[in-house]
Amino acid sequence: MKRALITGVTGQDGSYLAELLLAKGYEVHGLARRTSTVNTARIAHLLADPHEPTTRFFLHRGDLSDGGRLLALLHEIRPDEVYNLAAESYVGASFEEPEHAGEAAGIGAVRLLEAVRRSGAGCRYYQAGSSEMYGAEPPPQSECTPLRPRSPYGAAKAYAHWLTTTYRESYGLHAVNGILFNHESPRRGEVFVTRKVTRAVARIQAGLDDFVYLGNLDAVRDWGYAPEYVEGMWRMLQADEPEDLVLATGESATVREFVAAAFDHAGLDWEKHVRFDQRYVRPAEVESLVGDASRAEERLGWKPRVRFAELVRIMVEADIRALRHEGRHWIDHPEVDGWG
Ligand code: G4F
Repeated sequence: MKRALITGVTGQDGSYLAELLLAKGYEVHGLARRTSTVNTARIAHLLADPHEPTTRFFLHRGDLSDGGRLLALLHEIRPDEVYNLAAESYVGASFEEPEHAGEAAGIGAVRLLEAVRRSGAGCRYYQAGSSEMYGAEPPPQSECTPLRPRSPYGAAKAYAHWLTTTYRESYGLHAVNGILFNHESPRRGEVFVTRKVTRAVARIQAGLDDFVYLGNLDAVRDWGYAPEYVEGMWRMLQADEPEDLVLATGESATVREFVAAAFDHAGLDWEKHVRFDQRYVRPAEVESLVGDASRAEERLGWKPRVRFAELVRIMVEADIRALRHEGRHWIDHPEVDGWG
């Protein structure tokens, strides 16, 4: 039985990846921050009694701020694969807390890489890179596009990207950078624009709210469906040779188009419900991210199936359902839920 360690397991991607690996027969170990509030909503359905002999999902408390803890865990678990998904992934927050962004997404990755190297576990390592690293470079962006980050988060991710490359080339680690464009789902944190909008659509339709406040509607993004992207992560680690790859749909839309499509799906006119708030405009904006994932298709046979219109439908309907059936949102504390 293969064993995997996932950092950031409580986030959108971590929870989908844990499900995928469990379905593939892995024993899955997740690293989650110790918090005084419950932060396991996305993986609650996977949690099981660790004393049961059939249990294959184990949660470990800790984070990337403690290299000694990481080394001890690697010795204890002896994973075959390590997926580093932990970071404060909300780009807007990284302007307010740039040191924290650098610690979590940058230095944290180095601590984990160093623990992997020192443990001698010989495991494969996946680094969650981001299209945010391309920053000011015009689309379409691919593996050949230079990195020109425009946010503390993007800069920290670029640092982790190059350190992963450095560890691969210096120590022969089987380490890869997945450069993922925006990927969304009903489990997306509520601070990200897609989920903020689909949640607002559900609440406005139900008469609970009248408006949603947004920033720059002109930004262009390439939005895919998160469960398909975690499949791509797994495929990257199964390849014989470690290679950095882009995952994206290649389809572009503005934030305004996402907003219009989401409100339209619920029979609402977005212009009556969307208001501008300067607080959501970033000091520097990444204007346009549209990926070229043809290399991932060629190397891994990875190809996204869920496209923009379908993604909007999935997310709006999930939020409407959540509100109707539970009378509340299943993630109650968006402010402590910034992990992507
Ligand atoms: O949903 P967003 O916050 O995602 P962003 O900044 O593109 O970052 C996401 O994708 C990256 C991959 O490219 C990841 F690395 C990262 O961790 C994260 O998952 O914002 C999308 C766009 C931005 O241009 C933002 O300025 O929407 C614009 N926007 C306009 N109004 C807003 C808002 N974004 C947010 N979060 N909230 C608003 O009210």
